[in-house]
Amino acid sequence: MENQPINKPIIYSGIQPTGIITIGNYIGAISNWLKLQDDYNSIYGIADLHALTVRQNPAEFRARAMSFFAQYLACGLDPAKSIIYFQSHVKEHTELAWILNCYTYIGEMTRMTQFKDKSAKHQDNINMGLLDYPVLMAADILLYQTALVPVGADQKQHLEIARDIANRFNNIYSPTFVVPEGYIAKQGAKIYSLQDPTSKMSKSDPDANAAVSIIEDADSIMRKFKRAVTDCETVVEYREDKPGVSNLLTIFSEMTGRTIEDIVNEYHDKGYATFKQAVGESVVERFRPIREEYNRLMNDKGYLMSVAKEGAEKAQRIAYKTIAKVKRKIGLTELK
Ligand code: ATP
Ligand code: LTN
Repeated sequence: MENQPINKPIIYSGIQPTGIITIGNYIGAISNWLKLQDDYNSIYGIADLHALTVRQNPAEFRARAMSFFAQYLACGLDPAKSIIYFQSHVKEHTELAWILNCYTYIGEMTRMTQFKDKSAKHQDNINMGLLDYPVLMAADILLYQTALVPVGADQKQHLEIARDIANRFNNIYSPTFVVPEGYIAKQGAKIYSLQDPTSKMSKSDPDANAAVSIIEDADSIMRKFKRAVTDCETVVEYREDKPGVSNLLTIFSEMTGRTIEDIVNEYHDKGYATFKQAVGESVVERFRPIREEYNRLMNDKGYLMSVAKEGAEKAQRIAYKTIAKVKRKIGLTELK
C-alpha cells in the first residue's frame, strides 16, 4: 500500500469463490466496498481457502476463482486504490489461523450458526475446516490490523468471534491487534431468495431461479424477476407480511438509488406484473456495464494475473509484519 496515505484506516472483506456472485452479495457487500474504497485503505480477498471447506472440483474451482477475481474488478474495485488478491497467495493467513486456533474454544465454534447450517447440509463431509472457518476469517481480518469489515448481516456472528479472539489475545499479551468493527448497511444487508422470500438469497442455491448473478444475461434476469414469488394481493407495499414484494422493493431501491417510499408511490396500484418488469429492468441496467467489463477482462488473463500478483505482494508485506509481531509476543524463537 505504499502509494496510499498511511493514516487512512484499513478495510478488509472477502467472498468465497463458490456458486455465483449474486445480487445479494453485490448489495450486501460489494456495493459498500465500492463506496468505501476512496476513504479507506481497502483490502479485498478471494477467500479461496474458505471455499475448501466444501468439496470442490479442481478445474472448476480454479476457473471460478479467476472469474470471481475478474468480477471484483468489473464491479469497479480499483487496483490503484485497493489491494485485490487471492487469500491462498499469502501464506500468513493459514499461519495466523493456526496460532489463533490455540486462543479459540471448541464450544465457541460449535455454536456458530453457519457451522450448524453447513454441517446439516453436508453431512457426509463435516470436516475440521468447516468448524475452523471463523478462525481463518478472524486471521484474514486481524492480519491486516483491520478497522472496518463491510459484510452482509449473516456474517455478524463471525465478526463477533474475530473481535473476541482479538480482545483475548490483546489481554493475554499486550495490544497486538486492532479490534475490528463491522460495517453492515441499514438497508440491503440481507437480500432474500426470489423463490422463497423468507430465506436468504444464497450464491450456492441449487434452485437457479432463486438468485441472479451480476454477470447474467438480460433475458435470464428478466425471466427470474417475472417469476419471483410474491403474494396473492395486488398492492405494492413494504410490509413484514409481504416479504416477496418488500425484497423486490429493497432491490429496486438499491439498484436505482431511489427511496422505497418514492417507488411505492409510483407503483402502489400498478399491479405486480408492471412492478416486477421495472425491478428486472433496473437490475439489467445496473449490471450491464459490469457484464461488459467482465467479458473484456476474461479475455485478458495476463492482466488479471498481473493484478493478482501485485495484490498478493502488497498484502504480504503488511501480513508479514503482523505475524512477526505475534510470534515475538507469544515467545516463539526468532531466527536471526
Ligand atoms: P453460500 O450460500 O455459498 O454460503 P453466501 O451467498 O452466503 O454463500 P458468502 O461468500 O458467504 O455468500 O458471502 C459473501 C458476502 O456477501 C458476505 O459479506 C455476506 O454477508 C454477503 N451476502 C451473502 N448473501 C447475502 C444476501 N442474501 N444479502 C446480503 N448480503 C449477502
Ligand atoms: N466468511 C465470509 C467470507 C470471508 C470474509 C473474510 C468476509 C472470508 N474472509 C474476511 C470478511 C472478512 C463470508 O461471507 N462467507
